[in-house]
Amino acid sequence: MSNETSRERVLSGIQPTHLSFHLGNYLGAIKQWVDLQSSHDAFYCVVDLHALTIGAKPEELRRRTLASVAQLIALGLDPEKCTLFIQSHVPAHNQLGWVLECLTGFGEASRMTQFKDKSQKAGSDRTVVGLFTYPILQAADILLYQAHKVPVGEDQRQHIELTRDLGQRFNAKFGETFTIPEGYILKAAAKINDLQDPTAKMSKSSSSGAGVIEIMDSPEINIKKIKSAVTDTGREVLFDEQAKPGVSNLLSIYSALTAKTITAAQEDFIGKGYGDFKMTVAEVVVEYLRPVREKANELLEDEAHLSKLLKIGAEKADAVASKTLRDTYDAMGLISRG
Ligand code: ATP
Ligand code: LTN
Repeated sequence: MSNETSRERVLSGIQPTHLSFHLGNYLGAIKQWVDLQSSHDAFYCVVDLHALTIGAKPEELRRRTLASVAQLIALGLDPEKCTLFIQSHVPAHNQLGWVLECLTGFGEASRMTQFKDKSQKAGSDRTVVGLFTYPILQAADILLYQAHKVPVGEDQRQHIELTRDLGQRFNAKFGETFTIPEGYILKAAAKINDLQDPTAKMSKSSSSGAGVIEIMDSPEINIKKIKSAVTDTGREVLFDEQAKPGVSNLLSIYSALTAKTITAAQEDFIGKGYGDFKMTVAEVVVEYLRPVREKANELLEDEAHLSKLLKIGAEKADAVASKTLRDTYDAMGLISRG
């Protein structure tokens, strides 16, 4: 194993909001996590505290959290190569969150577009304060680990900017304490769209689910969804996001899962019709996901083993986070318990 100190650190988190991740989550975010664990000192957490903002039932949250961990491992995260943990296992997240709340302007937090969108949809009486402070807890997640890079999708850019602002503000006011992180937002990281509405991103919260490929769904369900994907007028399988968003989306999925360029992917379908094309994409998707689903289910059958892995992850994370928290408290004048 290479020397920890010589490697740049990355940190990212994902919410356990469902029993299954979808292909957009994998190709847009988790696949980058897997790639980075070999070259970086990587910390990844399932952010169960963030997920409290959606108000799931306790048993649901429990199952979703374990299912998320199992899928992350099945998709390629290796607890020996990265630090994989559950956010609530490391109390410093909430503790630094409070410190950062005391440095964040009310107006500044009010400008977060994700909060504005979500709270507008729900109405102010049904919006919890936790949704308002959500990006500040996220900043704590990142700053605690002195992360250099944060691999996320485009939608998280503003939260990373806030994290940088808060880190810089703290350092300027109380002395150098935090590494200022950069977003790691890959253009090439496919933005996967909904199979039924290929101009909108694949997302469970904003669609019926018919156009969402879930990692944990059976091959039969996923084949059916891909076969009924919306294609475009014409007959040729060409990548043209404006004129052919449906075909282009399927080509993106195919190229990402086969590691072929878009051009090479297109060449595979010269002279073939949409029917053949969709069948081939469906086969590639289900064969890619089959071992993932099996591995995740196997892991879920042995909760004791999962707990053991999570305990090791939490201990490694806690060692780093507690040190940063102590330094933060010291810098601000909070007296050490001794
Ligand atoms: P939901 O399905 O509940 O709307 P979501 O699909 O937007 O949620 P998040 O939990 O918000 O998922 O996102 C987890 C990660 O997956 C983020 O880094 C996000 O950028 C990425 N992501 C989500 N959907 C897509 C997509 N369709 N294409 C690429 N990346 C995505
Ligand atoms: N808000 C993020 C999830 C998230 C996160 C983080 C991502 C919580 N804490 C820290 C990166 C780093 C999302 O919804 N995708």
